Amino acid sequence: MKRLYLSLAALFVASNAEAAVVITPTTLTTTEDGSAVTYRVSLDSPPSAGETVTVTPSSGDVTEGTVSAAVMFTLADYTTPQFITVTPGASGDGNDGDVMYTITNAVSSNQPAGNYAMEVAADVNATNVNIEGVDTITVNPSSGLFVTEGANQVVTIAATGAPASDIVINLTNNTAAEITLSTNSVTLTAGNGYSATVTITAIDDALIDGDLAFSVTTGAAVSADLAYNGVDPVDINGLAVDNDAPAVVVTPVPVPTLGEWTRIGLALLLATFGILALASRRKL
Ligand SMILES: [Ca+2]
Ligand SMILES: [Ca+2]
Ligand SMILES: [Ca+2]
Ligand SMILES: [Ca+2]
Repeated sequence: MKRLYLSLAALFVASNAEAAVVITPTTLTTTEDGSAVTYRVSLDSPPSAGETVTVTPSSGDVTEGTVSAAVMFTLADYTTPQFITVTPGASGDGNDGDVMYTITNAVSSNQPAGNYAMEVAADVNATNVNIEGVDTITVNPSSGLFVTEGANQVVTIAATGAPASDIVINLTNNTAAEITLSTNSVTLTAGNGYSATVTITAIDDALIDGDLAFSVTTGAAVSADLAYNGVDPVDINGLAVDNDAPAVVVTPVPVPTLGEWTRIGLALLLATFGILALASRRKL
């Protein structure tokens, strides 16, 4: 009986309450015929020795979005986040509206008492925007952007349907400390096929500031074509990924203190006197 209690206690100690699988972000928007987007899977603490943690994504509606394969973590590589790609379902399903669905992330461990044995991970709430039979403005990608400091991401803003006039969309950078925009507005014209881009660049600072969220607000469209005037495209949300590692800690070589120098000096002085005394005694 005592042994059983001890085993149970060991089990409780082994199941690490702090271990968590972190999903970023938990909301994604895609567009029919638009670009694939990603979300990040990371572990906030180490797996047990020999433990393999598997996170298996599953789309609740594969006609609107499919997901890439499961990702695995071990003690050796758990500090490196992994990414799951969500590929939007294409057009061809008619004017079916914007369809919301859930992507679940099942967590499993090869060790019944491993740190991640009992863990669960958040779902991702995805929306695939319909582009058929509607006059609207799409943004690709608008979510799940991971831009490393110094790198950039091109976002395409385009009109569906057949606009009869230019469309102007203002862009507001809500996080000027983290990103810059190549332009503060885009104009969709017949000349550019009613499709224009903005480049988001993550500012390369020298700070160990961690990964910070950024956002760009897309203003309501201004156009003489009343089908598009006032259409408010989805805003852009992402993460500026830090590229500054903590500095290597250099252990300083111990330098003798003033007191130690005095002692060393005194010892040398005494040694010198000793040698001199010995030398003079030999002469005698
Ligand atoms: Ca559709
Ligand atoms: Ca659809
Ligand atoms: Ca940097
Ligand atoms: Ca930084």
